[in-house]
Amino acid sequence: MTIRVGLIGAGVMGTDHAQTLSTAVAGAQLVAVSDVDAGRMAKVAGICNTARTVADPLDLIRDSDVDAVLVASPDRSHGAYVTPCLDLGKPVLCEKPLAPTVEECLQIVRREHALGRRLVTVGYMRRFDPGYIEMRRRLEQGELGAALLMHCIHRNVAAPPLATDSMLITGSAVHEFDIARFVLGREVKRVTVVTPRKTGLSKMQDPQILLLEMDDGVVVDAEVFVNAQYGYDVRAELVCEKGTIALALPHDVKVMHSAQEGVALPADWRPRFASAYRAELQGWIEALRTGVPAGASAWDGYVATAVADAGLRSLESGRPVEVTLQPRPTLYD
Ligand code: ISE
Repeated sequence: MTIRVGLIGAGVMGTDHAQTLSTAVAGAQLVAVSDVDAGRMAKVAGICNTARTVADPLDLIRDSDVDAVLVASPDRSHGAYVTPCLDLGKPVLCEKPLAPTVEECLQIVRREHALGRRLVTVGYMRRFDPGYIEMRRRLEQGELGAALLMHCIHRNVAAPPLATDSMLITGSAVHEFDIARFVLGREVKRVTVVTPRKTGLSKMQDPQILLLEMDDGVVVDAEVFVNAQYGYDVRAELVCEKGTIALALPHDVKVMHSAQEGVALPADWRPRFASAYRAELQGWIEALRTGVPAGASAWDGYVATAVADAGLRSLESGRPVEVTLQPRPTLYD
């Protein structure tokens, strides 16, 4: 059975997902694309010649020829598309964040819990990256002993022109929140945002250090620097009692030339996490066929936004802020 996918949002990530779905994912077909920009919508629909354009995203969701919906529209609109999918019982893969506010995320969680089945997947694609998966597996295996610390680095070349201090947390650091929970299998208890000297190349408070205290005492420090200029650079090292485990830099070749040794760095997250995006989409399609959910749930989406919310309050006050979570509904056990 082929799953017919409708895509909402034909920007950077919508285009990337359309390409991946059409060229590298088995058992799926892109059948419809919706975007506010008609030119962009037509271009992305053209990636796959079976796809139609649908001006109104709500019509796309209602379309009986669309089996599942992929939401890659601007962050603030995510909830407005995920909720109607739930109302119609349609599976939806929503780009991160699930929604910008904790309350909106909770409404989605409650709605899904009331339906009694998992229909929402959130696009925290790092959960499909082989390096992070191996890190979690080795920790679970126990040979390294207990985890003590996790050091994370998240650097982008340049933030979009209108990016704000808050977006560094809600758009970038959220990946660190989600992956720390995924690797360590624990919840974040407290967040402190430290603000070092700012780069002169942007108006933002950039970089920021996010200190996460996990509920078992592990401390995660995440440097997020979104105007780092030199390349897209994501690193992580887990420090355990008997050893450490770090992500290896993903590159194919190392060049030695003119008395220097070097590797190419990706310009942004798409090439760096290409295999993770492919595995995420393939995992989603498999999950729809088998009924066994894969990837981040609506609950995980809610928790990442709740941690981000605590981070925003810490950024404002300069003080540690507790993360308070609602009781987890049984649907997500
Ligand atoms: C972007 O929206 C992403 O999701 C990328 O994975 C992240 O690295 C980047 O910082 C965000 O702006």
